[in-house]
Amino acid sequence: MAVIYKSFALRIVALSFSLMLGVAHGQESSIAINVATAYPESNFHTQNLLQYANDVSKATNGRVNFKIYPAGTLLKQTEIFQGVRSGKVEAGEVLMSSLVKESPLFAIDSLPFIVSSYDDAFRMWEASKAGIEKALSEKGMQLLYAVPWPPQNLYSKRVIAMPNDFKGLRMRTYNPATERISELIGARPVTIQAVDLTSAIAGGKLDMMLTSSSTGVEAAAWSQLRYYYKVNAWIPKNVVFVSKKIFAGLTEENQKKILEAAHAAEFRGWGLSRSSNASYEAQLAENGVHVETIDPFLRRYLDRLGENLARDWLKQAGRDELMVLLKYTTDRSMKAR
Ligand code: PCA
Repeated sequence: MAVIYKSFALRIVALSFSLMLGVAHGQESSIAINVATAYPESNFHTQNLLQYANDVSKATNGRVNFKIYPAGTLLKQTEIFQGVRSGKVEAGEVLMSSLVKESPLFAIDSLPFIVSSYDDAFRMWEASKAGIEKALSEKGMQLLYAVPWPPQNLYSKRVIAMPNDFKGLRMRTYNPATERISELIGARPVTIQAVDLTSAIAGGKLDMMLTSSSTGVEAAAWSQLRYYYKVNAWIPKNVVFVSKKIFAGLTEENQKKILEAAHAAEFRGWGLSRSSNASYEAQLAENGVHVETIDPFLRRYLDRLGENLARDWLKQAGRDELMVLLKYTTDRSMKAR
């Protein structure tokens, strides 16, 4: 018995000693950070996230290991934010505008027809980043980085030539803004997350949707939705975040490395999104989708719809959100001169 006590005591001493050594060198023992995302492994966001995990592991000499769980295998899209908040999982990636109930600022990038290019989208990100970082921090999250999807365009089973053509169509929705759009155009909303989209389209459950070229290709939109109108409605982003509690437990040095790698991931992700859009659109066309622009009358109708949504948003928004929108519009008009 005494021998067991003795060896146990020795182990404790050895453990404390190695912990002390670790602290003396400013290092924690290695830590795994599980990251939940709803998007498939092949998606460019997930590929970027995997590369980020690699970079972090290298930069921290294997001490901080992000482990990525794609395609909703750890938590579903709708559970990820709360899951990180409650400590079920350490980190996550979600579509920022799906968090509008947490703060109206998260939906700024899903206001239709406010940004019409990646340059605009980046300007909006620059204007809103500090506020978004703060809003996330108030919910217990440390922002790592944000990367946009390609522009949101209109997919349809049949030709859409006038506003009446939307009436009664089963429209796929993925966030509160798309639900509101379906209501305004007289369509019937059907909420389907990206992982379930391929089977929903092939199974004939949808008549139209607004999403990116990338998601359309991944979901083989051509199985049913053979019209694609380039309406450039908005450029939404995914945000990647880690629990502040977990982040605070890391050494300052490793925190710095994680943020540096996040900066690189953000830069790389914007490049990937921007450069892949044309090839995704080419893949749509190769698979028999008509890639078209929209009739000017319909365009004006959609612009008015965008104004309606912006008005809705302004009603929920406070001073801070308004200041961000104003900053973005001013920066954009200065650039246009
Ligand atoms: N793809 C995701 C979000 C935006 C996008 O382009 C989706 O359709 O669910």
